Amino acid sequence: MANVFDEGKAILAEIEAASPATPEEVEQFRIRFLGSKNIVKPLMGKMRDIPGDQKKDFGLLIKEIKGAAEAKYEAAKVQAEAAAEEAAAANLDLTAPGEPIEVGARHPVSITMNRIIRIFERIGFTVAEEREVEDDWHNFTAMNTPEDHPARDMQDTYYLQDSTAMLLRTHTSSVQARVMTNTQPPIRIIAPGRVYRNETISARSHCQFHQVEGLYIDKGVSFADLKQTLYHFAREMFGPGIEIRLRPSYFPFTEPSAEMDVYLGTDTERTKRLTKGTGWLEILGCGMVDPNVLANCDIDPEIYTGFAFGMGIERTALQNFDIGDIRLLFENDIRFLKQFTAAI
Ligand code: 2NL
Repeated sequence: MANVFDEGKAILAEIEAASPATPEEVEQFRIRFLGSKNIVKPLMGKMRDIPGDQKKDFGLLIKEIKGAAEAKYEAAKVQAEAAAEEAAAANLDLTAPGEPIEVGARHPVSITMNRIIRIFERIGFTVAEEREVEDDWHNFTAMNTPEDHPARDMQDTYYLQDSTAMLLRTHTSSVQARVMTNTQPPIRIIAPGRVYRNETISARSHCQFHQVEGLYIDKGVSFADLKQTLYHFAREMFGPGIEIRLRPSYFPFTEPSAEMDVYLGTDTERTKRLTKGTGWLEILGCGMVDPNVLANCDIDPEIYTGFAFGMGIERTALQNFDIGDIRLLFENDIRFLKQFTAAI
């Protein structure tokens, strides 16, 4: 019987002497000592041949063999994995050029809008943003737009289903109506955002577009402040040599109201086309905030005055990037969008 014990001790010695280093060696070790056909199994089969008084010792030996095999296997596995990782790291070519990074592009509308926003931020305006689904009061009533005004017509405005009180905002003035009703002057904000109008879609007009509106309310704000602020804007946007002119106009929310043109000249085919031969290009509408608008929003028109302006973004974006069709701006065709990587 001694040789069964010797066999077991020989296996134990082999386990103790083994030093599997690579993942392959560790796997060989596992198969030999712990696998489903391991070399300890045949030994266990000999248990019934062992005299009763030695069975316990033999059982303990088998247990020791299994314990030793498992312990060695676990330790060797961890070491082999760490070594393999280290080897992989040592093989890294740190001088290899990096994977090329796919650079995205900003949307031409965002580029144009950001340029406008930055100009006003530099002179103390802060950006205000609000919801696109608005109520009738903030979009129209607060803005001094009477109940029977054509802008309120179903033909022009998207109302929510079964509602004449909720709509998609038609201008970002609704943002400013919310700011005015929540804060007392001084107010100096710029409201950029998407707006909606029920228009037939064509190369020149769309049912969704973007606006930047500005609002400045304080004691003693005058038309001279309006004119100088917008002149500053035009110089920043078009260059210091730019000329501007203001033409009288009408908006329900301002009085007096004006439209501002910049002089581009008629030297090139492009400027001739853009200005319809006049040299002048209309870029925004503006005016002194109507006292009714202030009163509607709980600002005392006896104490405060203000100016406001609004401009569409798409037309400027089309001009800046020489894009021929407004619909391209809303189709998200990657071949179109990829062309603007150079601009910020
Ligand atoms: C245009 C003209 C304009 C305003 C927008 C405004 C806002 C408040 C009060 C008074 Cl809170 N007015 N906004 C004023 C004049 C013109 O937009 O042609 N937009 C594309």
